[in-house]
Amino acid sequence: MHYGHAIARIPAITCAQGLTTSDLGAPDFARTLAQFDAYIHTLLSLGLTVTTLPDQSGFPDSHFVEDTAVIAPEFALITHPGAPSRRGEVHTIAPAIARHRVVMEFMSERAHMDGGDVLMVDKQFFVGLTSRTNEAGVTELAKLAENYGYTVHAIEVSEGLHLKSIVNYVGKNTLILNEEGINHPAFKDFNHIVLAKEEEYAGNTLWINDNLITPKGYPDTLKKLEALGLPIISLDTSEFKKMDGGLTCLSLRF
Ligand code: CIR
Repeated sequence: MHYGHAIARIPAITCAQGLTTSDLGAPDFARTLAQFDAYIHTLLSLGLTVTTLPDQSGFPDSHFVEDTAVIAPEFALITHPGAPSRRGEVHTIAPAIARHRVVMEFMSERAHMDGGDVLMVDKQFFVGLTSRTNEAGVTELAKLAENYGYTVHAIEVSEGLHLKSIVNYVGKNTLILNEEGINHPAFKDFNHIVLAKEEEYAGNTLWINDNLITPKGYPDTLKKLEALGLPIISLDTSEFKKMDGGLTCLSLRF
């Protein structure tokens, strides 16, 4: 698995009007833009080319582009996001992805899926069943992905917004996850870094070609990640956290 490209979208001035379950207050727009800028520069510094799409004030969550698609080397699947207010985001993401993938399909309306629920590790997909992703969504992804030799595992998620809010691949056959995840049979062939309860947000760590980008301010997780021996960049994500977002949500990587 090697990433060469990312698609991101500039946060809209309306970003504080997006969906959130957090009680951390409203994000500051200037700080949101500065944190987004640091994120894009980090991807560039790791050698990725980045397409940065224009802001869309009608869609306050639209900079969380990860939720609008699943992109594998062989195909792209444009999702039908679980939240009604986010469904219109797919219309402008599809043309940006079509430049990179010949095989591009759209989910049906009965299927719900947010890309934040989809973790791809080599030829396996782990898909969270959450308030945003339903069984029909998993079935539609599986129907497409199995044509290309992928195995798709559905994972019940009982806390957090998305599967990748707390489970991510961090290189060296290792997953970072919470206590709930370690006993899941689908994850048994991986090594585990187990998150401390008070640091679960740091489970949203991003692996890019054997570099790690992790949210700033989670010292116990940082120490555990350092043991992997990979270069680590810590980024301030305070404003995205206020809107239930983090590092993986801010881009589609492929
Ligand atoms: C939402 O609730 O949809 C946004 N406020 C946050 C989406 C975060 N996306 C992600 O983790 N992939």
